[in-house]
Formats: sequence, C-alpha cells, structure tokens
Amino acid sequence: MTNFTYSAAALDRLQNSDSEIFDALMHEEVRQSEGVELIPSENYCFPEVYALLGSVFNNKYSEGYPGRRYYGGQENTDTIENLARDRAKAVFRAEHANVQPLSGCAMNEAVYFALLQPGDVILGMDLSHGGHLSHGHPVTNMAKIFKYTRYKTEIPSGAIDLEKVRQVALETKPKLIICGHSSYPREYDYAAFKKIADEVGALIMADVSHLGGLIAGGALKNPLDYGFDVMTTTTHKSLRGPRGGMILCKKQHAAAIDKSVFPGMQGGPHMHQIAAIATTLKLVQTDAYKAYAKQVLANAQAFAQALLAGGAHLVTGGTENHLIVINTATGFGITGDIAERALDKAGITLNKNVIPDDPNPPMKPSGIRFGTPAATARGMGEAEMKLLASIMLQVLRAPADDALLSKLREEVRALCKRFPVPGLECTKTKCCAAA
Ligand code: DSN
Repeated sequence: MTNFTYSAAALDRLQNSDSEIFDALMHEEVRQSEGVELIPSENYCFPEVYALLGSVFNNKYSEGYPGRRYYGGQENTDTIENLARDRAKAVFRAEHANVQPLSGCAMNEAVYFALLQPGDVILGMDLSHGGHLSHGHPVTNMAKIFKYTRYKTEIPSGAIDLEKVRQVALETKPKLIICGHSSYPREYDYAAFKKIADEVGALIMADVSHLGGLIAGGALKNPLDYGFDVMTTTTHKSLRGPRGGMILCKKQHAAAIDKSVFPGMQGGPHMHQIAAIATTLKLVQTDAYKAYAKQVLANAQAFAQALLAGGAHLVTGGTENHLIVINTATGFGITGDIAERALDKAGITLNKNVIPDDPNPPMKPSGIRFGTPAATARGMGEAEMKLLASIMLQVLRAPADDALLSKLREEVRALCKRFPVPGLECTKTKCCAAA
C-alpha cells in the first residue's frame, strides 16, 4: 500500500479517515499501471511533480506577482514563480511568461480579454477538423462575447489551404488568428499564418497545448520563432508537468496579459502547481527529455505505419506529430464510442473523436483519437507501438468478441508489467532511489 508518489504517513491517515477515496486512489493506480494510456493529452508526470503538488505550497495565498503581492509571507513563493517564469522564457525563447493560469481554457480566455474588445473577431480552426472548444465553439461562454470564424483543413489530406485561410481572413477581418488544435495530426506552416495575420492587421497566437513538450524538447517547430505575438500551452500533456497553463508572449503584450490573468480572470494562483511547473521546466532541459520528445514522434510514426499496413483509415493519411485519428466508421464499420469501449475492455484507453465535417454527433462520432506521449514516458519504443497497433486492429475488427478482448487484455497487462509507470514502479519495488 505504500507509495512513492505520496508520503506514507499522509496515505495512512487517508486510509483511516476516508477509505472510499483511498480505495478509489489505489484502484486508479492499478488502472494506470496495468493499462496502456493512449489519450494524447494525458501523460505520466515527472515523479518530482507529485512531491510539489502534495506540498505545503498548497496552503499559500499569493495574489499578485513576485515582488508585488497582496499578502505577506511570499519569500518562497516569489522564488518559485520567478524560477518558473525565467525557465519558461528560456525553454520557449519567449520575451515574457505568465505561469499562473489554472488550466488551458482559462489561459486562452485570459489572452482574448487581454488583447481584444467584446465583439472582436477571432479566426480559429474548425472543431471537427481538429480545433479546440476554447477557440470559440458556439457552446462556450466566449462565443457570447467574441465573434468566432473558422478555417478548415482539406479532406482527406489534412493540408491547410492557405489561400482559403487568407480569403476567410480578408472577409471576416479578425483581430486575432489562432493556430492550434487538439486533434490535428499535421504540422502548421507558422510562417505562412504570420504573413496572413500581418496582411489583415491581426495579432497571431498559437495554442500548442498538445505540443508544448515536443517544442520544449526540440522535436517540433516553435511558433515564437516565427514572430507570433502569443503562445499558450498547458503543462500536463506532452510537457509531463502538473495540470495548468502558461502564456508566453512578446514584451509589448506582457502588462496586458498579466493584468488579464490577475486580477482579470483569477484570484490566488495555485502555488503548489507553479512550483511543480518550475521543476518541470528544469527537467525538460535535459538530454533525456529531448530524447523522449523525439521518441514520442518516432513512436507515432511506427504506430501509424502499422495501422495503415493493417488497413486502418487514418484521418489526414498519417501523422506528423504525436497523435493519430482513425476513421473507424469507414475502416471498420463502427462508431468511435463502440471502438472506445471495446479498446477499454482490452486495456487500451483512448477517446472517441469527431472527424472533419463528421456526419455523426460528438457522443457517437465517426472516429477515435490517440497518441504516444504517455506510452513513451513508460519507456515503450517502436516495437511496442507495432504490438499495440496489432492489438488495436484485432479489437477494431471484432469489438463484440469478449473472449478475444479478454485474451488481448492479458497481453496488454503483460506488456505494461515490462514498462512501469514513472514514479509508480517504486510502489512495487520500494526502490525509489532508482526512479
Ligand atoms: N481535453 C484536452 C484534450 O484532450 O485534447 C484538451 O482540452
């Protein structure tokens, strides 16, 4: 029952005071250990992150920014926030960093309110083509305040027709153009988007929440190198930090961004989260992390090639980053929800997902989305991706064959045993020093 990720004494207390939550925690550990996590926005954080999330920084209120707070007792919180900001600037070659956003949506909303007026037009990628809710989907509160317009990708290649983007921009006159996605397996041409923004007099932002860690590790292009005004990223996906968000921007936007985050959007920053972000930003500067970022992409390639060879229909025909979208409706005659449930039974976790211009609704969409950051964090390589692709193909061809799913579940469990979750291996072996 002892666990490397939490203090043994605190865990004992939890077991005594709230056995229901304790049991759920233990079961979740087993679920994460014995199954393969392929949701592309999830990851296993660095073990150091657990130490800081469970630390006394949780207890501190720190409204304001280093050197200008509304409460006393900030000598240690100032240290960690300054380190987090400096490391963020160094890692992403940014002129300014704000590390206080509590999450991804809050971070993007803070940017809109910092740089725009209500009623201004924002141009972002269509949700079904890979865009994100926080880029202005009509169901969001932001869509009541700003006017959102869309660009799409070409079907089936997934290429972005830049002349079409330019035309939409000329017609709708956005004040802000967003590059970024949560289910687009291709790279952006950041230079071309910046050129369009300049032509129409718009600011340009990239939301690289999925890609932040891969950019930090030097495996993908950094939009800030192309003159972008703002780049946002969450900190818990490929970056392997705590849940949270960061805004990186040009110096000229620094004051507006900071004011928009606090006091505009948020009260007290989560200092335990910021401490963990600071440490994450140190760890992503190591050679080991750079190798990890490259391996995430190599693994996605191996996975995609094995699926294509097995007859799967990949949206955009392949991948250039960490994620893959399969059209299960055309390839296997099943909707994404059926695929998700069958794969879950085999110990593979991923999510159902809409495909471009999906004729089906979001809870019964035509596809599934998955990626390699978490499996790669366990040390899995291309050979394991090929094995997982073969298991996935068997499931997708026979999603109702429970005997087959049980057999595959055992194969997945055996695979997982060979690749312990970082930080959790010590639960079993008590060899924390080796983690
Ligand atoms: N929920 C995240 C994802 O899965 O991509 C984005 O918000």
